[in-house]
Amino acid sequence: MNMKLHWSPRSPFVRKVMIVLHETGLLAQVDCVRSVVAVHLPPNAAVIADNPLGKIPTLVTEDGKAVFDSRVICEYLDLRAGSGLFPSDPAARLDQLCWQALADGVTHILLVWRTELSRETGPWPAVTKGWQAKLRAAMARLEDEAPALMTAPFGIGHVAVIAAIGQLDFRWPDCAWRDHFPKLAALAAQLSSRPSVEATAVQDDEGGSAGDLTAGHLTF
Ligand SMILES: N[C@@H](CCC(=O)N[C@@H](CS)C(=O)NCC(=O)O)C(=O)O
Repeated sequence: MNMKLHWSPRSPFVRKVMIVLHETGLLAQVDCVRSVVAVHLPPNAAVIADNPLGKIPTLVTEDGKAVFDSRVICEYLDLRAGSGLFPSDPAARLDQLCWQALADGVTHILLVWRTELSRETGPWPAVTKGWQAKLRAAMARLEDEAPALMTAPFGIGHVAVIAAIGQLDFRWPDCAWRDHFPKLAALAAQLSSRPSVEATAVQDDEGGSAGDLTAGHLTF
């Protein structure tokens, strides 16, 4: 029996798990189940049955144990395969975990911002202004960290950075972040040819909704 992954080709947090599945060689041991979730939609009963928080990714192991969130799943898969995406050396591990926290934070803001944009009464400007400032600061920090990311062995920090940047390119294709963060752009270009990154490129499988909320809301 295979593991089961509540999955979407559009989810950046699921993408982290998919990259790790490719890197660890465990992909063939997982059945991906397309699970539609959104914070403003009624919870998906099939996801809730495995994860009371109703979020994806959620992994169910061969023993029926439900594992979430993406950080826990990625660490579990890495440990299981012994692939070293979470280094055992304390300093190298801390670097990777801090990069993951920073990039996951960017991804989180991008997701909740998009939800806010779809609110019927319009977004709350005080909130979106704060997110704009935090995104600028977080992208600037990633730019500072890009040289270290360039030289470090591929790890969970790189995985999270790819997921964040993928979400930015998918939902805000006009924000021109590469013009402002050239070292991060070079890192993204370097990582883009990695097989696990190419194989997990974001797919808009339901089509149509990516362009409508993008223009003018996010600038660097
Ligand atoms: N901290 C979680 C975040 C997961 C998350 O927010 N996933 C989104 C899809 S990308 C989701 O499930 N949204 C639906 C909801 O929050 O109800 C992780 O790292 O897995």
